Amino acid sequence: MSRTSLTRFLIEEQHARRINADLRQLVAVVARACTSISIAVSKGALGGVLGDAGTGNVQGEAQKKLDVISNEILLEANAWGGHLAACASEEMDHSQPVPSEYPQGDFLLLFDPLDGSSNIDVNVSVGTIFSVLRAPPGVEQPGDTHFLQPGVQQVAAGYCIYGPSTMLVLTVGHGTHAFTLDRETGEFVLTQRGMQVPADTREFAINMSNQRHWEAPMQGYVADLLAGREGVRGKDFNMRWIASMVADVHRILTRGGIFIYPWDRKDPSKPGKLRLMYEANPMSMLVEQAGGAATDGRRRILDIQPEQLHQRVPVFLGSRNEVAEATRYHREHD
Ligand code: AHM
Ligand code: MG
Repeated sequence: MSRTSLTRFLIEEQHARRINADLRQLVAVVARACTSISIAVSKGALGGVLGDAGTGNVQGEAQKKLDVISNEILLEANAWGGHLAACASEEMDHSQPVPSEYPQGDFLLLFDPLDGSSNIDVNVSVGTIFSVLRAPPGVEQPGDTHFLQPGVQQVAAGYCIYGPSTMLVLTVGHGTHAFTLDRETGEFVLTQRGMQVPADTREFAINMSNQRHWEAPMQGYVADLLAGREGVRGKDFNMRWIASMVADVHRILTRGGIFIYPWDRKDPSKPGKLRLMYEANPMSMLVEQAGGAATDGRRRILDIQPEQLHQRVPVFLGSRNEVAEATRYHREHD
């Protein structure tokens, strides 16, 4: 059976005029960087890469050594190719323009270099999430403000999951496709074209330990899920929470479900835990391109106009009928 490599897939997308040569190169470079991160992650204790880096990021979170290593791998890989104008990352206070000695490209790349990194030391799946926007025309050195575009303007989005196998899940706006890393050849191979999230589900993913901090419509929605077939929903629900968004979203893209990280009262200054621009937006594009839906409980996530690079947002994403149901509880409450 002939295999479709990521390289071939991207060239075919270019021939079909769905991406241009620069975007093809950008995605290929990100995939290569993810292969390097995958190697570093899989070495575990043998690579001396586990544990804290002893530094903090702009969100006040302790950085793991692998957070820092993954960030550097992505920055270095993307610096010199000529396809990029600037990068922004969960691990950097501000965006970083491509160094002036290198050719400047048309795209802006945002990433969470190693999402779910609290799971690294316990050998549970983690991942890299990325989002690609166009640099506004005529801007020589794009800064943070040029990244503040709603998610509908993403030209590509994806994640790489470092699990039992390493997989890249990608959209360039024409479906969501999964590639598996062949560790012997170092090549990503297309293993699922056109992923589809089932419209209905009996599985939800949420950190229940925050329940007492949720607002009223969340309390009502989850109480009805837990009531099971005896309640108004009339069916039993199962629960899963990996605490690695990439792994939870990968499960939902594979077999359906709803992933929720709602607003809570723990820290009222933060509207949710997850970041809009490099977590919620790329995941929402991937899920929508697979027939699912994503809201912040009230609005479609991809329509939100960002105001800050590291802005946070509540997230409800996955099976579209279940996301509509959770959103209905919030809208009817307002
Ligand atoms: P991170 O980017 O610092 O790793 O945080 C994001 C992660 C998500 O992957 C995951 O869904 C969530 O945090 C888990 O949060 P919690 O530990 O509150 O359950
Ligand atoms: Mg993250």
